[in-house]
Amino acid sequence: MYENQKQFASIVSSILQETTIADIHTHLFPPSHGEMLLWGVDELLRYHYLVAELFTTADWDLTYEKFWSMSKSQQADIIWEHLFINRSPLSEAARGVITTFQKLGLDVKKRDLSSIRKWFSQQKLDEYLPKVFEIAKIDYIIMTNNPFDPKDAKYWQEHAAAPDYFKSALRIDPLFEDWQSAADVMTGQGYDVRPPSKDTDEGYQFDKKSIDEIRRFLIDWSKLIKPVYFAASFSPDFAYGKDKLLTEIIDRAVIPAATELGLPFALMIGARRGVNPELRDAGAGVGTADLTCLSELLRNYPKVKFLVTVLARTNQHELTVLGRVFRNLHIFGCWWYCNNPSIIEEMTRQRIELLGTSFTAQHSDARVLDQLIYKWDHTREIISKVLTDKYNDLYKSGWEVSREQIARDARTILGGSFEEFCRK
Ligand code: FIX
Ligand code: ZN
Repeated sequence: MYENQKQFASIVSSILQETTIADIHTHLFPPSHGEMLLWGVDELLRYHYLVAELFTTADWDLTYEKFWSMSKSQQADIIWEHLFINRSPLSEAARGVITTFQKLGLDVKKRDLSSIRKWFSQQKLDEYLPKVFEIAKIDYIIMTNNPFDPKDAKYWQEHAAAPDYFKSALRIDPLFEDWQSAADVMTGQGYDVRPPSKDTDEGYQFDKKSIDEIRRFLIDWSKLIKPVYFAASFSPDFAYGKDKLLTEIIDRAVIPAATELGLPFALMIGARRGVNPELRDAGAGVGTADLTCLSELLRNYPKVKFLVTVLARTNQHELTVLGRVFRNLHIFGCWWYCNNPSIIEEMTRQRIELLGTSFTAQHSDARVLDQLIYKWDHTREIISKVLTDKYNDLYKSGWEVSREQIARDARTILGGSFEEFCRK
C-alpha cells in the first residue's frame, strides 16, 4: 500500500487538513449580533484562558480591579507583555494566538504587536469572517444562544438575519442555576411563571401552571431561533433524580419540549463556577461528577437524544463507557480544561477504542472568531496522529484503507456522527 509509515502519516495528515468540520459548540455570534461577535487581536489576547494565566505571573500590584478597569487594548498589552514577551507562549491558549497569527500570514518572529494590530485594523469583517471559516475549513458552527440574556434575545426578537452557517442552540442554564431571575425574565416576556415555593415535604416545587409556562417558553423560543439542540451546563453536583427542583424542570419542562420538537438535550457537566469570582468567566474550577445520575436520565428517556460532555478528566472513561451502553447518548468534545493536546489525544484514543467513530471528537468553544483557526489546526494535528496509529494497527492485521475511507472516517468524528445522531 504505502511505502512506509512516515508516508502513510503524511497522507492521513493531509486528508485531515482537507476535512471540513461541523463545530458543534461555540460562543460565536453572527455579524448581525453586532458587538457580541468578538474578533481581532485584542479579543484574542484577552481570552479568559489568558486572563487567568496572566494572574499566575503578574505582581500583586496588578489587582483584579485594576485589570478590569483597563481598556481592552490595555488588557491585551499587559497579557502580551507578560505571557508572550517576558516568557514563551507555551500554554495551549498562548500557543493558539501564535498559530492564529501565523495562519493569517502575519510575521510572528518579529514579536511586534503594533504591526499585528495595524494589520487587524485593516480587516473588514464582511471579508474577514468568510476568510476565517475558509482557513479553518468549517462547514458551519453552532452558537450558544441564551434567551435569558436580554442582549442576545433582542437580536432574535428583531429577526436579525444570520448566515446559514451560523446555527443556533438554545442555552437554558438560568433555569437550573438561578430560577428567581429566570422566572423574572420569563414573566417579563409574558409567561406566567412564579418562582418555586417550598410548601411540601418534597422541597421547592413549581406550580403546575408555571411549569407549563416554562415548557411553552422553550417551545416558543425554539420556533423563533430554530435551535439544533437545547443545552445547559451543570456543576459537578449535577443530581438528576435527587435534586427535586432540577429533576422537575428536566422531567416536566425540558424533556417534554425536546420530545415535542424532536431536539436533543446537551448537558455539559463538571464546571464549578465562581471558584474565584474575581476572575469572572475565567474563575471556574472543575470537579468530578457522579455519572450514575446521568445514567438514570438516559434510562428514563430511551427515545430522547442526549449530547454530553464532561469537564473532569477523571469522568472521561466512565462517560465513554456510557456512550457504548446507551444508544440515546452521543458524547462530544474535549471541553475547556480538557482542550489541551495531551488530554485530547488521550480522550480521542479512548473514545475510538471504545466507540469506533460514533462520537464527536471536538468542538472549539471559540469565543473569538479568529480562534477557530488555531483550535481546529491543533485538533486536526492530534486526530491525524491518533488515526494514523489506528490504521497502522489494522494494516498489520491485513486491513487496508483507501483515502476515501480515511476522509469518511475523519468527517464522521468531526461532525458526521453528530449529524446522523440528530437525524435519528
Ligand atoms: O459553559 C460553557 O459553555 C463554557 O464552555 C464556557 O462558559 C467557558 O467559559 C468556556 O469558554 C470554556 O471553554
Ligand atoms: Zn462553551
